[in-house]
Amino acid sequence: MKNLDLFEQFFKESRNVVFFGGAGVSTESGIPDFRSEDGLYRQKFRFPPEYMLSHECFERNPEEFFAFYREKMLATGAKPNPAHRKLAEWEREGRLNAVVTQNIDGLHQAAGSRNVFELHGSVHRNHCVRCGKSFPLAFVAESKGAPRCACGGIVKPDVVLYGESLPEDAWRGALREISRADLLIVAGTSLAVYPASSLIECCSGRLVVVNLSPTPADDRADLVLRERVGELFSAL
Ligand code: CNA
Repeated sequence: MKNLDLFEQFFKESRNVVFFGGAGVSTESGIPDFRSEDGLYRQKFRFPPEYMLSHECFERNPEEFFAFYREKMLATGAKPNPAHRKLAEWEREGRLNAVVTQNIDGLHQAAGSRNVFELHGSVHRNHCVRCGKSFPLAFVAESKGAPRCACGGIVKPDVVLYGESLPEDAWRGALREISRADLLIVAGTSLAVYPASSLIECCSGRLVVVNLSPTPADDRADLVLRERVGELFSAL
């Protein structure tokens, strides 16, 4: 694999390594991303995915929102792949400070990572919009139509929808970790979703990009690897 040695050299020379990832980290676990050839945005729906996953759709058409959400966003059987597992191993060994993710699938935690900043929330956390009671993923996955709490309120996934702001604690933590990183590994993300993508501008250390298609960060990266992230990480 070309340039793998350079990646390993950067890794060995760094003291504060942070991983910043997106949907491409989970495609090898069988979860489609948004912008690849076979991604969600290339499929045909009655409304575009940006609307189906918006706060407006959740408020106005909750039944349709949940039909789309269950079919396209919930991957209940997905398992961590070698990238998730390697990152968890590095954290255990003290070689990785944090994972910052735009993913909502919880696969980093399932692999054993602990210092994870979920910029877009998680399908595993859900709460009643009326009384605040928490519900597991299974409750939302198995309900019909819009899931309802006993109090009558709708149960909303703690996932950042289009039109909503990012969770402040995840944002602050991610910013802190990225600002002091001397190596930032950006992988499996088109960097098309703002403001998450702007976080990488706060890194003054080395930047390695691992992505199948070009990203806006390629020009300023110290190394760009056009590899499948799971395959690459299993070769490290
Ligand atoms: P995106 O815009 O779909 O970009 C994914 C990028 O990953 C593309 O540039 C692909 O070329 C690249 N890619 C795909 N597979 C691989 C691979 N195996 N190895 C290396 N590169 C690969 O997704 P982003 O994460 O950039 O966009 C942010 C959205 C997508 C966030 O809001 C997420 O919540 C949302 N999303 C999350 C999931 C998930 O949680 N698994 C799934 C689908 C979408």
